[in-house]
Amino acid sequence: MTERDIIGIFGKMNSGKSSLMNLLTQQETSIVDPTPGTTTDTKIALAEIHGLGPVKIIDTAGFDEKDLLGDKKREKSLGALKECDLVLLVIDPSMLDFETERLILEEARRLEKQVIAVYNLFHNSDRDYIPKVDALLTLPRINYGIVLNALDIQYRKPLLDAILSYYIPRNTAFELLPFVEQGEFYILNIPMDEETPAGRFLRPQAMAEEFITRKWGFPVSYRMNLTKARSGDASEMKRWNDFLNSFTKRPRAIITDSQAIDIMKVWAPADMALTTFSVMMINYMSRGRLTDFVDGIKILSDLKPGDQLLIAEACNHSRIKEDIGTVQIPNLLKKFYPGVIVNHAFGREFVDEPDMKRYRLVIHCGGCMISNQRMAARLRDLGATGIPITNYGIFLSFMQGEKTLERVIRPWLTPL
Ligand SMILES: Nc1nc2c(ncn2[C@@H]2O[C@H](COP(=O)(O)OP(=O)(O)O)[C@@H](O)[C@H]2O)c(=O)[nH]1
Ligand code: SF4
Ligand SMILES: [Mg+2]
Repeated sequence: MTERDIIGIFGKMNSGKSSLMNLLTQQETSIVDPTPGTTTDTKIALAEIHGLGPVKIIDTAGFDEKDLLGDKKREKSLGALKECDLVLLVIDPSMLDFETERLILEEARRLEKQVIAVYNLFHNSDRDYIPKVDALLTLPRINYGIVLNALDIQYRKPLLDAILSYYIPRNTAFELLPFVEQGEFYILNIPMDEETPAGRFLRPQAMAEEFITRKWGFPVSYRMNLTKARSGDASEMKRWNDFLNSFTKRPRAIITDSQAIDIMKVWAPADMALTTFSVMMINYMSRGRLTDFVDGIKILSDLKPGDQLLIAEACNHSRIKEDIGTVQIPNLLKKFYPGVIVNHAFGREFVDEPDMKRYRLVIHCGGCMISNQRMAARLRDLGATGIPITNYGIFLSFMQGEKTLERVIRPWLTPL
């Protein structure tokens, strides 16, 4: 069976949902009528969107229908909201209140859906009402908007383009380490201490090992003794150099635990690419939006005492004494940005509007324990609120100087 992306069309009755369905499918799949409540049930169309593939489009009844069947219809519409991957929220900006839209947006956000707002203009002058709508729906839940007239076929292409450029399809295949090549060696630098749990690698380490192996490359792990390396113990450097010299073919890249970046920036030979597991993870989890996280770090140069930062960690792992999120990063912040206030969010908890607005920056972990959808939802919320985000690996690399940051990002931007 074909896996279809599901697009749901939601909004008030008579906002133009069925017209939008017809615009998308270019045929009369939905009954369009000015009598409110014509779409008595959800209507489904199967279509093929060029560049996206097979989709299922669901046209729903208005969330605001108040007739006897209203509740039933609303239940159906809610079911469609749960089921769909992309929400097209049709808004007639000339309306006076937007409670229905707010309800849909809140539910869509709770369900971590991608949302495109479709401002459907019944009259050209309705465009003037859009700023008012945006002001009334201040929540960071509309991630992208398009203005059109659902009855005008010329808007079909802009609508499809909007979907293609904004929407991240459910089955996007995404390369964990796009630079890995068959027959090449890759070093995984994994410092372990007494507190590192035995019996398994951490998820990012295991993922990297698996990916390189699957691609017919050769992952080779090295256990760095960080304490010795940091203390300048010559035996540790010798062990590292002996390890490097044991290859008859030079490894292409080193993927290091971010905690060892202070050592690796010096020890990694210039002919080998260098990056971190954390940078790899955030690129993967955000589906390639690494540069957003690099941009986020720029805010550091502008921090003032009293500014609030959020350190967000997507799981509740047991804390070791040198824990990155609760010890190392806060200590660095204290040292280099005195007076800055650090808050934490762990596991499933994350900030909501209006709380989010008080943060100047969010520093996020690699996010390996949450789904791509949840990570994407967090990024969308922050993006819509204009709060910059960066991540552990980028932060720790930046603390070693801009050159180091540039180096760990390079493998993702230019081919090795
Ligand atoms: N002028 C104009 N009329 C529209 C537009 N979109 C929908 N309509 C009309 O508004 C009425 C309700 O549209 P419909 O698509 O059934 O709304 P639904 O209840 O949200 O499905 C119909 O008579 C449509 O022809 C638009 O963009 N411009
Ligand atoms: S979810 Fe975040 S904190 Fe937890 S193991 Fe993954 S990267 Fe580390
Ligand atoms: Mg309808």
